[in-house]
Amino acid sequence: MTVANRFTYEPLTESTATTLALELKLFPKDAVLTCNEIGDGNLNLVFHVSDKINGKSIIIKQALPYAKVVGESWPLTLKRNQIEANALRVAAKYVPELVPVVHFTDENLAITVMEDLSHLEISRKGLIDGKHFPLLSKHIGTYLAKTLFYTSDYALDPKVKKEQVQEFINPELCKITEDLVFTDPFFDKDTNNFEDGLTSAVHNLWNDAEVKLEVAKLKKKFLTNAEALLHGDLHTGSIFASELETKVIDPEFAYYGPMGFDIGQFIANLLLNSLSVNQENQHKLFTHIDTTWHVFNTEFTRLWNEESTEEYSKIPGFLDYTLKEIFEDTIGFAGCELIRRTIGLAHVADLDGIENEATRLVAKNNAIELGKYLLKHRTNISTTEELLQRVRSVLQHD
Ligand code: SR1
Ligand code: MG
Repeated sequence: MTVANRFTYEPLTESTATTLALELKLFPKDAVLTCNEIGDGNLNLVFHVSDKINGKSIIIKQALPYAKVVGESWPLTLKRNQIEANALRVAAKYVPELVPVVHFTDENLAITVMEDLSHLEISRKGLIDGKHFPLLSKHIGTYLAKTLFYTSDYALDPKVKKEQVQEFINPELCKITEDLVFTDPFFDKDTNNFEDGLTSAVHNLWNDAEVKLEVAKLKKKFLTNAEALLHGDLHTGSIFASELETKVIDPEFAYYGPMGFDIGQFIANLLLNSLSVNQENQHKLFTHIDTTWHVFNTEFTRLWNEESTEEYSKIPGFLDYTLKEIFEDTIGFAGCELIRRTIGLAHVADLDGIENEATRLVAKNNAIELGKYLLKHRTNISTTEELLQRVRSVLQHD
């Protein structure tokens, strides 16, 4: 493959990815490149290309025309690669320190070449290994406040906002979320995947009309509320971290949706991890949840007071109303994520990796119970302290 004829899509190999890196002049001519495909996600190819001589390295991410997790029987748009690159560029305007640098993109090849972050670790893996990442929640709270505020009607000119909504129309990836997060886990669908030991909990869930009504309300918000540009898949596998740094990656599910969706997914994934760890680590994860919301709340409030362009922002009560709605949505979306990661198509290693069957089943039952509880009670919980108190009490009653 040459850059000159890169007009027809074909999946890269380690060899053609190396050629491409050289042709793009991202390395000196005398570079000695090594290339490895390192993608372990559900959807894409990811090549790590490095130069042995000067130590420079890059990542080439390429979308496949199908969902890797299922196979070629599940076709998927290549456009998601451009959505991801554009979403990274938008985030870089507001939180450059929290996203990778994009070096190059090509729509035909569905590739994005970006900064190599392999000095960091995927936060899900680190958390499973008992690491703490002390700044994770401060950084993600800031990421959420800035990306969500600056892409909303509170900051953008209404015409520009609508152009942005249009640019980020992402129907196929949204459909995955509509099905896998909001629909399939709550009905008897073929995509679901759960252990025999969960059958009775799953049947109870499917028969719970109160839960279904709450999920219906949240799905409606996901479908209709174009509030801000979301990452769209902000789980701990989409975040690189170290003791000092945090970088958010993979926004291929980006679209204009309700702010609480991103916050809820992040918090749910911390909760999923907390179900498999000892009490000391659980306490640290709960502190991360508290910090995420408090940093988001404080920073969002500051931006609202100092920079909102919306006439009604100064009206007493409107900020409180908005934050209350985002908090309730956050708790509800977290409930959906807890359930779908336990019995739906895409699981998490935090739970599946628990080796002892009895312990694993307790953790998974807890995830389902907690998810149901959050869905049903989200409008009666007003602070993270109260949320965490209720989480503790649900977990004590297994
Ligand atoms: C078919 S894609 C399955 C899941 O992987 C992605 O990371 C999203 O979370 C999606 O729901
Ligand atoms: Mg992803």
